[in-house]
Amino acid sequence: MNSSEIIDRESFDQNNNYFILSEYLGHHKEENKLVLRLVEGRIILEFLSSDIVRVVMSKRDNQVDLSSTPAIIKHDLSYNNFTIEDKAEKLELRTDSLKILINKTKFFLSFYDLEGNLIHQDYSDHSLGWSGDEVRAWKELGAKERFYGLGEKTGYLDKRGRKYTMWNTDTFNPHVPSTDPLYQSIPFLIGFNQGRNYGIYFDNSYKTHFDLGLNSEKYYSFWSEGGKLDYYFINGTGIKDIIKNYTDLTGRMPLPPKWSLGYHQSRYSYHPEEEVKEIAKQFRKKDIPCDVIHLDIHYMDKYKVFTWDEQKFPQPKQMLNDLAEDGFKVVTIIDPGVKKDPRYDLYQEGIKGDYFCKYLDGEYYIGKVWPGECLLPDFTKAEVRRWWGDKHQLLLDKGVKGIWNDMNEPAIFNDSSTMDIEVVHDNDGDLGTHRRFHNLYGLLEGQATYEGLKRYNPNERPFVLTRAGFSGIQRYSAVWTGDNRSFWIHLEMAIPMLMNMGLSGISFCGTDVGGFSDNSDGELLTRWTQLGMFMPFFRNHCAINNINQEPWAFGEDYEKVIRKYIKLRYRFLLHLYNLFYESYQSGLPVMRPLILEYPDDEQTYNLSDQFMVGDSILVAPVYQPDRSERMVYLPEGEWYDFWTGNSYDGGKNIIAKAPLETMPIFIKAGSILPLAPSMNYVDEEQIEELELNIYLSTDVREDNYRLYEDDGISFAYQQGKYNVRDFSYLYEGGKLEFRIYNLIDNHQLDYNNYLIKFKNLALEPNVVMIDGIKSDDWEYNNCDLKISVGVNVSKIEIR
Ligand code: MIG
Repeated sequence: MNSSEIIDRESFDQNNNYFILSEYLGHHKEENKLVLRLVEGRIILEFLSSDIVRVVMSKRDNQVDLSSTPAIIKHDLSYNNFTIEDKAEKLELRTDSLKILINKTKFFLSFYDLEGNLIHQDYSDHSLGWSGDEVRAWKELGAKERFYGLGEKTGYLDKRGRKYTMWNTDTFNPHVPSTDPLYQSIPFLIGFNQGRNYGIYFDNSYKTHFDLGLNSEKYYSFWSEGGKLDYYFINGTGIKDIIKNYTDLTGRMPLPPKWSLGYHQSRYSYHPEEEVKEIAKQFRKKDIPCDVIHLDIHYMDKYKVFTWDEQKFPQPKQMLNDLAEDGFKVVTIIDPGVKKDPRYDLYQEGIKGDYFCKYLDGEYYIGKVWPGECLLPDFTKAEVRRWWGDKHQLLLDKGVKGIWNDMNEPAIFNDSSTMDIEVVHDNDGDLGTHRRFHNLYGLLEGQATYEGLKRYNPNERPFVLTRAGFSGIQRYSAVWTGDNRSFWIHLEMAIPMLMNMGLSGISFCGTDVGGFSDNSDGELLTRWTQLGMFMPFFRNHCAINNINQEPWAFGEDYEKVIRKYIKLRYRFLLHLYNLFYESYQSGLPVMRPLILEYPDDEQTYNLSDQFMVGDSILVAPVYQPDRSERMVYLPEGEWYDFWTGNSYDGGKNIIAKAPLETMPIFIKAGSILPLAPSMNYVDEEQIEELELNIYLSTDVREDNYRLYEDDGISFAYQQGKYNVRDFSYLYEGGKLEFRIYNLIDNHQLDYNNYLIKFKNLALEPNVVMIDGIKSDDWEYNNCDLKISVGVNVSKIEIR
């Protein structure tokens, strides 16, 4: 319904009669758990570490159910070392980093650090309750509290004052600021009160809601329409530490194949074969780098998954092989719906193997999707995941390099736009209706796909892209934000959305560059490509009925600028790859809101139109038409304009020049940045000389940079086959000492030389010493000193 009649039908439903867990009746300790008996319910506090406490509730005298959703992978975390002191009004618990008070007359929890500072507490009037199937928690809302995280959500960076729902939804209508939910459910929230931060991960896969101060100034609240109240309170020294702890629980992204960080070109759909080849040819002819081409649903025979349309793609193996020779990797789309056609082997196998979703009485669920009537695999069964994963051999055998999982909310063409919630999933015997498994469908399909690809080729990192997902999706898949539009406002909205996805554990994310539906134009595509070159996942994609938006679609003036930025992506690739490695290790995002690096600077708390790449590059995309300047906030310190080399003092806003060919990029003074030569595709050629840029400033005495490198494709890095170099300098009184340490040297590097560019060296050097020997082999020009040295050099001194 799209008329205003809809208004009446919405109700806020705030005043359900909840049974509130109130008076304390008793407690006991069981290993790493504290079991609390209360009027109206029980609670277990389970300690996973001194910083992570899980809170699980049951109704009345029911046993507390400690099972988890598949988001949680760290089942071995356990911390027994907490103490309990029974005081008159309160129970006081202590870990190595937290003091937790449990109020007895009226139950609520308060979390303090060991100095006695309150980090966070429950709403003291009513903190936990249930009503029928619904379970709910109320939390005290700090006067200036900000909220981040929640994955793929519309709106600005700070989510305070908004209400969001978690229910994976195929949302084709334009994503306006109030559009919710979208395709992903990541019930992870970061509460930020300057200096006091914490995370809450609500481990419930049913439809959940977060009201972040929309309906009250005193509390915020989250609840679910089913399942149990089961959340993790996550402490940490700052937001970074909280993300690290959260991704300890739900997993991190293994390193993707390096080529997947290159540029991707897609549309709905490139076909037939000749068109695909022509697109590829154009990229090379026009000297625009491209690594990946995506094939949308028209490569299939009548939209039947794991088939090829033999008319349009008579020789897929040959085609993929030809493309590979030119450096192109091909990713094919897969939808979960299996066409109901008794002649179709996948359908036959699914019926014979009992792999499809059914109602309790055994009747199959049939939904209409692209192929017509379809059955849907029940990915909650391990056997089905295995079957589905193995099916990918059919594509991989032909040379397909990655899989793009679409429509996996799952999306169905009906009023609810998804599967009937009464369908019962098998879940290896622990049955549950679609209410419980809906939000997990994409995650489990992602697992099936990732594991299938890895089984097929254990020495190659899978590339999987998904639209739907749940917490933990980062373990298997990159995520794109679905059907955006070619509207400027969607370009603007992409920035905070991607930043919050990054804060929620999903580092490898991106939006359709140029916009999916509606028609793009040259300026929009150019500006979007500029943002795209710093998005972790960089793909231009476009809908079926819209005009072309390949980099050359709008004429040479735009093409020239687009080429420049796609090339620049490849220049930054080593650095980006390095950041992906950091993500794999710590969960930290590649694309970061400024608050992550400057948590003491209030100006960053809701800064939604700029971001950082790692901790040294600040990017300020232009997201409105006809602009030639934009305001940029530079945090404390000194910043270099990447284009001009001019320096600016931070701690203020500046007006940056931003004509069409310029997206403002600033480099933090003091930092070290490797740049690679641009190529047609990743690893097309060996890097002969690694360029290192040192952005010196008299205000920065020292800094360092660690560069991680490996073969970019295999899992050998997990056996220690990689290389880590540490570059550092000390810059004082006009003297500079630069050091190179080979920390880990288990991978053969391409290059034998470094081209080191010391920027902003105020005076021409008198002496340059390389490993103690005077050298004349350097160039000084306009305050920049250039030196080329062998990779075995360990020390450069400049006086
Ligand atoms: O109902 O496969 O979001 O990227 O091009 C549309 C066709 C189905 C939705 C995806 C979009 C893709 C399109 N798909």
